[in-house]
Amino acid sequence: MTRLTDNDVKDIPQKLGELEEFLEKHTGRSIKKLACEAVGMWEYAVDPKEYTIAVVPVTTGEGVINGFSESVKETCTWLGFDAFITEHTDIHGFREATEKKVNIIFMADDDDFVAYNLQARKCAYNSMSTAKAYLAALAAATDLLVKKEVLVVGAGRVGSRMATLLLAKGANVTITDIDLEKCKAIQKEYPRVKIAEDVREAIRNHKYILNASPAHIETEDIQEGAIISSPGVPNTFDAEAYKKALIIHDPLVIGTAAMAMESAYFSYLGCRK
Ligand code: 2YJ
Repeated sequence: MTRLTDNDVKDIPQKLGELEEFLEKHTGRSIKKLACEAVGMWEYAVDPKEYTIAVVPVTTGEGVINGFSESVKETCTWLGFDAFITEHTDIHGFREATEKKVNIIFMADDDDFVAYNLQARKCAYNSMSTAKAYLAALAAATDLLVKKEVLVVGAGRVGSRMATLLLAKGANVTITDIDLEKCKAIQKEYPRVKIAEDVREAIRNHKYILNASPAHIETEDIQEGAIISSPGVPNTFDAEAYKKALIIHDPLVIGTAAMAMESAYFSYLGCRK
């Protein structure tokens, strides 16, 4: 999983309104509605005001990303949760959150990003929530995905989840990755998934694309009127690409929103593992 940078997250809190407007315009859904739809819950099933969320900065690995915790906190606040960043980091921060009797704890290191619901004793995982949310965005922007030819670029954690979720939506799924072995592993488990060996040709041949890869997509390969739902970072689409296609991208908010809503929903469902 690609690690975010300070630059990726620097303007997120200021741009939440812009993202909300963009999603409303192109998917007909707010960030919250899209997040709920992604994780299969009704928007009003939980009242975010009833949940306190702690975001614990994590210093292990490559350390804290400036603005990361703030962006997660602001995303949760935007959804209506009572959210704060713990004063302490790491285990000490976790302890602080439990002592303050929060409902949900967000923590991310270089490989993983989870929202742990203390009451339900269950985690929402960023890779799964991101896959679901970008798929929901694509489905909303394209009306329905049934029988549509959809390309998944990138056969990593998010891409493979997207492929299986797309099958469940009735789409015809093709997956492509510079590492063909990863595609083959997915196809072995889900034989309905087709493999495209040439990444660029596959992009040229598809109008509907879920991009879960850090690799650059050449603007000349993008079809006029294409719809590209793209959680992949870094986001290297240029202005021309944005003119040709509807590109749905943000580095953190959409996935985080789906994690927060799903995590609260665990309490509503009364999950206790
Ligand atoms: O607490 C911090 O500031 C850091 N430990 C955050 C680390 C952020 N982690 C990543 O960027 C991972 N690759 C997972 C992010 C998933 C976003 N889609």
